[in-house]
Amino acid sequence: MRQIIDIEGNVISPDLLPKVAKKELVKWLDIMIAVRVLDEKGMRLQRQGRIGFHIPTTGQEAHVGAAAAIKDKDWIFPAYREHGLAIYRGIALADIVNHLFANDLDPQKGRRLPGLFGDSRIRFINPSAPIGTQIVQAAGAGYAARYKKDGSVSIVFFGDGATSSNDFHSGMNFGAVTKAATVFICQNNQWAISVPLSKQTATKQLVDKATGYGMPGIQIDGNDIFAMFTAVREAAQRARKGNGPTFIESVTYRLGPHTSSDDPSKYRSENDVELWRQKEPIGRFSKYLINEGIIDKDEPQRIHSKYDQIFNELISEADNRSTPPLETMFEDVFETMPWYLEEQLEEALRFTKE
Ligand SMILES: Cc1ncc(C[n+]2csc(CCOP(=O)(O)OP(=O)(O)O)c2C)c(N)n1
Ligand SMILES: [Mg+2]
Repeated sequence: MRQIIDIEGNVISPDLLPKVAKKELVKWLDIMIAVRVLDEKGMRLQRQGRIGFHIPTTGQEAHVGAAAAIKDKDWIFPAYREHGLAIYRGIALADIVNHLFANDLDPQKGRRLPGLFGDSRIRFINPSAPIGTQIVQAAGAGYAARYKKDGSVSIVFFGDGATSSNDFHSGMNFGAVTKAATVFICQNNQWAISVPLSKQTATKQLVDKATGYGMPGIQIDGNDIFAMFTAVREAAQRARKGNGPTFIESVTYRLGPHTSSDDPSKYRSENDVELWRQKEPIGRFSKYLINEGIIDKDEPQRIHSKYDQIFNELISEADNRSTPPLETMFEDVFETMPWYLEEQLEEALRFTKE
């Protein structure tokens, strides 16, 4: 398993340590903390009954390294725990908050499960709720990139549970056979809701699956942002050269509940969670930056307070907005609305008026 910094932030594989500008490293930390604060707010808002649902990312923030490892023209196919990639790509925090509130400024117009969002203009693709669908889409995009020779690469994120989906097999197989310019990244966070990895697969480790499809596999410590960055950068370079896809198993842990609708104390022990909490990515990357003299010891807390305030302001604005107009429910499917939808729209408007 590739590990470049240990849990104390010490460099243990100096040969693999990438050369990255200090400013960029601080940006990584800044976005990781933004994601953490978003989770704190999202969970609390849901408990207060102000939003319906939240999907936390806590413990998996090192995925930011994948966004940093690719180019703007590359396509990102996320699952639902990749907020850091979205922020790195430039999705506005206000858009994310308005989306959580499903208000009239929500770019998804209140139609999506909160946490499932995208913006095709910046090639961050809206995921679908059925597990694994993004894997075949990404393989298709990687195939298209090779066919069109446009030099782009697609990267796709999915969970350990998704490796049991038909789409995992179809996407990995199609990707390998066509030498698609795709990087398959499995966030092995040990759980698929209440199903542990041991009940998900009979293979010793998920990375072994790469061999069966005929592509290289890299297993990384998914809580080490340098491991994530270097593995994705290598895999993207390989794909861009036309040498085909790579499968990356990112070994990590979901520290929070599956979603705000889940109670993990029903199926896992707090001791396990505590062990993984010590390996979480933000504290450990912060220690590295402090050890190297890139930030002072108070900087992580300062960044946390900054986002606490930013999100508080965005939340009070978002909370005071109205819901999207009812008409929007009938829009965006047909260029010209068919008669039966027009009838249903009229009926819905009449009904709500009465
Ligand atoms: C095809 C399908 N089956 C079941 C579900 C319900 N479901 C939503 S998330 C999830 C677990 C996914 O686990 P994993 O792939 O490990 O991702 P994680 O949530 O751990 O990030 C399941 C079973 C679904 N959305 N789609
Ligand atoms: Mg999982």
